[in-house]
Amino acid sequence: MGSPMRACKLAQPFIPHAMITFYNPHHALHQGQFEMFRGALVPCHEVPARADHVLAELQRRHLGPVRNPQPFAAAALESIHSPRYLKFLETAWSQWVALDPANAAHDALPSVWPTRGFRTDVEPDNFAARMGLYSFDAGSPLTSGTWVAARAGAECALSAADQIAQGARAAFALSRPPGHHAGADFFGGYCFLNNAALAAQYLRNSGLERVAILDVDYHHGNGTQAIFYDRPDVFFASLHGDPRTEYPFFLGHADETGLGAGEGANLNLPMPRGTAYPEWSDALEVALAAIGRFGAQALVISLGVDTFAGDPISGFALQSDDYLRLGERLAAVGLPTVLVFEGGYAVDAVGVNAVNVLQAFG
Ligand code: Q9C
Ligand code: ZN
Repeated sequence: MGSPMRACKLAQPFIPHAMITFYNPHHALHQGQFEMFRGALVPCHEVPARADHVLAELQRRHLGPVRNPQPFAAAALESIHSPRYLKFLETAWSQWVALDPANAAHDALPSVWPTRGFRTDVEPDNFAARMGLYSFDAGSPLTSGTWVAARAGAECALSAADQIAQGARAAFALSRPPGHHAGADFFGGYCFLNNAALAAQYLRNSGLERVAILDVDYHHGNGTQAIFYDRPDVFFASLHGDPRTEYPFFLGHADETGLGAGEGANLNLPMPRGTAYPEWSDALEVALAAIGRFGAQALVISLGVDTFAGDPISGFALQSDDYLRLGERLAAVGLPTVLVFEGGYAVDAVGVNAVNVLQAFG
């Protein structure tokens, strides 16, 4: 084989141990039109261009190989999600169109939910009722391509975890729709399958005893927290906007520390709107110290960059250069790391911000 000298003359430089990216080739099949906001349908913030920009910036900086995900059997998804929820997601679009062929022209959004005192053990026959049973907001349209896109995205996260299981230092799952708001049996917050949770569980199944998930998206990762809340083997730490004022509102407070055997394995660090990197990075140190005490053998990062000052739906004040510092700090933890793309809605900056983390990680 050629020497490194020779390799350096190639257009794509030879980078030893370069981070592998698994890119979802089907992400654009999920293309919601509108989300409900203050009583009106407004254009979706979670758009295909987000992932396109991250891919373009990765390629512009030659940051390692980009591959398609491997296929995984249904059992991999069932390690986190309930079979009846997966069946619902897989068949939802055809059921939606079966209600009325005209439905094919627009997305499905829920409008009725089982709140306190209602039953969730009986799956209704009515489609609108099933939409509500399996969701928690009206901001996450389900489209013709949602299932195929979300499943391929989950396969990106599983493929990245598989790289770590085989000894890689780091791998990146570049996909949308995002995942951290999705629970074992519900969608919401633009999320359908919990990619970070699937990666963490894959690492557990491959023999690692203790895995930590660090969620740096602006929004609390309610789905991930709920999935692991009573478990001592997966530590969940989240830095996010205070749920008293910020989405998803009903979870993410500092007093949520885990349940039963999982007591002590959940850490929420809510912060006020306007928080900038100096204070944000203090919270990052608190989370990393806790992950160290937990004795994690691998790290999964829910990498949302909606903490950016220019994000249209979020309230923190991180600057693009701050993502370089974040990447350096995460690399200094020294653990095998799966990075999973989550939020970030300043579309023109999302590529630079996410790839700054990856480049500084090394
Ligand atoms: N009009 C993620 O970042 N809607 N999800 C907020 C904005 C929900 C964000 C209202 C935001 C969900 C993965
Ligand atoms: Zn977010």
